[in-house]
Amino acid sequence: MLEIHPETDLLLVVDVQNDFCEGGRLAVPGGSEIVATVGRLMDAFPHVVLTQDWHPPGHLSFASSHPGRQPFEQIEVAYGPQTLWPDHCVQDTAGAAFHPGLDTAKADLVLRKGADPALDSYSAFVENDRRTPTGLTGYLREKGVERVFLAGLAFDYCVAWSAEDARREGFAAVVIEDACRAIDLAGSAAAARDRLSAAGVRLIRAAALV
Ligand code: VGL
Ligand code: ZN
Repeated sequence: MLEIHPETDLLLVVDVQNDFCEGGRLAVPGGSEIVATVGRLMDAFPHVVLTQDWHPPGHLSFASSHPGRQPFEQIEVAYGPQTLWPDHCVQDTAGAAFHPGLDTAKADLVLRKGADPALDSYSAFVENDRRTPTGLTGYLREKGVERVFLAGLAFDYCVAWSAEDARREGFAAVVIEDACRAIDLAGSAAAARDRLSAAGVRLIRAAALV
């Protein structure tokens, strides 16, 4: 078992939203299967932050904003390559709401990301231009957090980018792999696992904690 340090450990629950679950606009296979495990983890951690993908209509990451383009194609934008997605997590829609099984009352903070119409944000720490901070690093530092445990959707995008950035920002990072599900676009899940190992991110199973 892994011991949770109440003062310095934090659980970051990434994008457990209806659009990433079955029936949603960008459904991650098995997405809703993690909700029960995430709930047990949220009970075990005294400090929890939730992220919420939160795009305005017409967001640059939507294929529908680029005539002739299809979801899952990659294009070049001002800050580099950007994968195009189906419209998803549009602000104030049911798809952007948290999965109804998630007990959001337990969260200390809900961090919204991806709200700039011309900039996507997979990571909870730094947006996809790799320069614009979300403010999470400052929040965690002020709170004395040293180690971030991650769960949520999708393993190979927002969870992996957040875990890598947590390391970059000087935190220890641990991904609870069975509390995540992957989109797995062209081998992206295996590639993410390799990148995480290279970055010093530990991969564990929920049974090691709860
Ligand atoms: C995500 C693609 C687009 C995620 C968010 O939460 O992993 N993926 N927006
Ligand atoms: Zn998004």
